[in-house]
Amino acid sequence: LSLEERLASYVVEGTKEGLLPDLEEALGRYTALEVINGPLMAGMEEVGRLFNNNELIVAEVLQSAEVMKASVAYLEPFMEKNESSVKGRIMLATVKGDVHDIGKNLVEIILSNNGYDIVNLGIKVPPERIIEAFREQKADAIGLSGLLVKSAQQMVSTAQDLRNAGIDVPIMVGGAALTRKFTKTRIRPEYNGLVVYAKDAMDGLDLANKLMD
Ligand code: B1M
Repeated sequence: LSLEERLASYVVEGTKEGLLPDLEEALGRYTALEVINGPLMAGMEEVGRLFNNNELIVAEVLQSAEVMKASVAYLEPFMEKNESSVKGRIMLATVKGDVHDIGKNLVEIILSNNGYDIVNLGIKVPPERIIEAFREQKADAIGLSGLLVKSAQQMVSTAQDLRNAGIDVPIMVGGAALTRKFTKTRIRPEYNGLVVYAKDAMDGLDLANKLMD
């Protein structure tokens, strides 16, 4: 197998044997983010496909997630950093009912490497917790992540709850089940402030930079 195929296969197989030397080798050819967005994400796509076809069980997907997390942790120190002054504070949460956090945590790494102070509220975060945290710590924007189809709907009700709590800072949403159209037609009308859709973590950084300008 080529290096790229091996990297994808660690994720698919859920094994870490040989992973670190291959990640090290990959850093000689690619940036850390390219390794994540390329072969590792390709592996995750394949995991999603196999899971969808009932060829993998949840326990196996969990092992794949472990490999992805270990890879991101290894690559994190090699990611580009932009040591500017703090541009703003962003609160991040995976919405109520959803445990997927690899994407959200990648968004955290990229934003914090680029001058943002991040308050990461974790997974399955109900709107009340976001509101409480916002009141205690303030933030310039709130980022919501969700991968399940029902999470898209959860974002609509979270936006309503935030609005009802008088919050109007920009909201950034992202995750596999969402689209720009859903964001615009379903979430935005329920909120008193800007709602923007980020297709990936780098897009999230670009949007955050625009929002904070
Ligand atoms: Co789950 N899962 N999962 N899963 N899982 C999906 C999402 C699914 C599409 C797989 C499938 O069937 N093909 C499917 C959803 C179906 C649906 O609703 N339409 C699914 C399902 C069904 C489930 C369970 C219900 C399975 C079960 O228990 N029967 C269950 C749900 C539990 C729950 O949430 N209540 C479940 C559980 C799990 C694990 C725990 C095993 C594990 C998660 C581990 C973890 O996150 N700690 C897991 C995994 C790993 C996946 C897949 C395979 C991979 C997700 C991932 O980490 N991708 C996924 C299939 C897939 O996506 N191909 C799947 C890598 C990550 C870097 O990408 O998170 O998309 P992603 O983030 C991207 C962008 O979306 C964006 O930036 C990132 C890239 O730069 N982004 C943002 C994300 N959030 C953002 C926020 C932003 C900006 C950008 O601003 C705030």
